[in-house]
Amino acid sequence: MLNQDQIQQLNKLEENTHHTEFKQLAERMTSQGINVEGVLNQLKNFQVAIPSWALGSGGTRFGRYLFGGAPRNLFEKIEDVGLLHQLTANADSISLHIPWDIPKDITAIKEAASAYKLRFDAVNSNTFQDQVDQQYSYKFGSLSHVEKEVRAQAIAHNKEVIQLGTALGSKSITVWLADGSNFPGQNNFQTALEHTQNSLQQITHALPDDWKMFIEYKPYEPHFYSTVIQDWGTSFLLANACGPKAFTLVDLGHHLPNTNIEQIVATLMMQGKLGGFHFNDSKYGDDDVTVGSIQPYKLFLIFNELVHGMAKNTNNPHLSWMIDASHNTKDPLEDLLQSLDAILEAFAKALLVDQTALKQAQEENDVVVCQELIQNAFKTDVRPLVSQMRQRAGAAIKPLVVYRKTQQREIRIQNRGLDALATGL
Ligand code: PSV
Ligand code: MN
Repeated sequence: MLNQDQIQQLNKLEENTHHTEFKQLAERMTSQGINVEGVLNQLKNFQVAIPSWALGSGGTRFGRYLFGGAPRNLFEKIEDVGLLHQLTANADSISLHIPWDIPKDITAIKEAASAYKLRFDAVNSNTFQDQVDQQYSYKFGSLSHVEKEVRAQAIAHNKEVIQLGTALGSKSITVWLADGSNFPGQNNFQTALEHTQNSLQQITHALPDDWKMFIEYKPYEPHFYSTVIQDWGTSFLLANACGPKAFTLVDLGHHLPNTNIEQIVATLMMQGKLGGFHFNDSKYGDDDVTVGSIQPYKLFLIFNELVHGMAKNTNNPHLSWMIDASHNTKDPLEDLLQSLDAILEAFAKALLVDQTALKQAQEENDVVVCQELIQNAFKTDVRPLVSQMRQRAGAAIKPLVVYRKTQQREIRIQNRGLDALATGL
């Protein structure tokens, strides 16, 4: 664990500049009638889960380059997420993908996590790859498969994941299905959807009372002609068929170009069926690059709907936030720190939108004022707010700077080796 004194010493070097910048911003916010303490509180409470499968280098189907010092087991993954949380105060949980990670010694794993003040967020099932000891193949589908035995095997896997998650203290399962087809005529769409609905209903029955199931959608990949759960509408339909414990999960990279994701968010929140988010960014497809690195304005507009929706639709559950990214050319931990910054900044900017004035301008059809209100918030440099929250929480004013100055990657390379490999993407 990083020594807390090291963070404080490095914070000292940033303190003066930070203080001046924060004071200026806080005064401006106060003069605009914004409750600065309220915003800081909301930022502090915004906790993002880190996927256990994205702590090493991701690579693409064309190759993978190693960074060195990747976590070799779940304990080292917990160490890495612990570091992210220590530096940012915004990463209080870890999301497991099973069987990429199979928690064996549950007591020891729980102890390790709580030493870093971490909890376990949603567990993820995997029926998109065949495992060595598996009886039936998922080559032609899992929960939607034409054969009952294959569907039963996939359902049983999901139930096992729920059991493991329960032992760890998780409260939700995310189901992402790769099921689909590569050629017209290969699948009967209605049959595939009916099978999927039926399988998901069976999984829902295995959920403990306080659990939720998130149904993730994706338009294409790994299949290129059709995907059974291709869009939010299909996920929403299935979530409704599965009842009150089932929700739709939005992964930002799972949309066709130019889709209005913020509108999807608003619709799902109005229906009380938005369950969670996988954050990442993209230019073309499911690129899984650093959050906010390509389209930060889009991210902000999504947060604007989330802020409005969370205040208005109290029927919505507590939303589950996770980063689902892959790191090909950056140190994974640095990449995750950048993603956490981008998420917090987009949220902070959305909290600055004057919702009352916006509502009035909308009612008066004053399009220009509507745009001004939205963009004034977006153009505000909110980094001092995020830093202020972190400093108060005992975290780093500048997480990335502390990460580099304390040589975290070098330490990991020394301890784990240059060729260490992490399970996952
Ligand atoms: C699929 O592309 C996805 O977004 C799902 O969430 C998977 O579980 C995850 O990526 C990891 O491959
Ligand atoms: Mn995802």
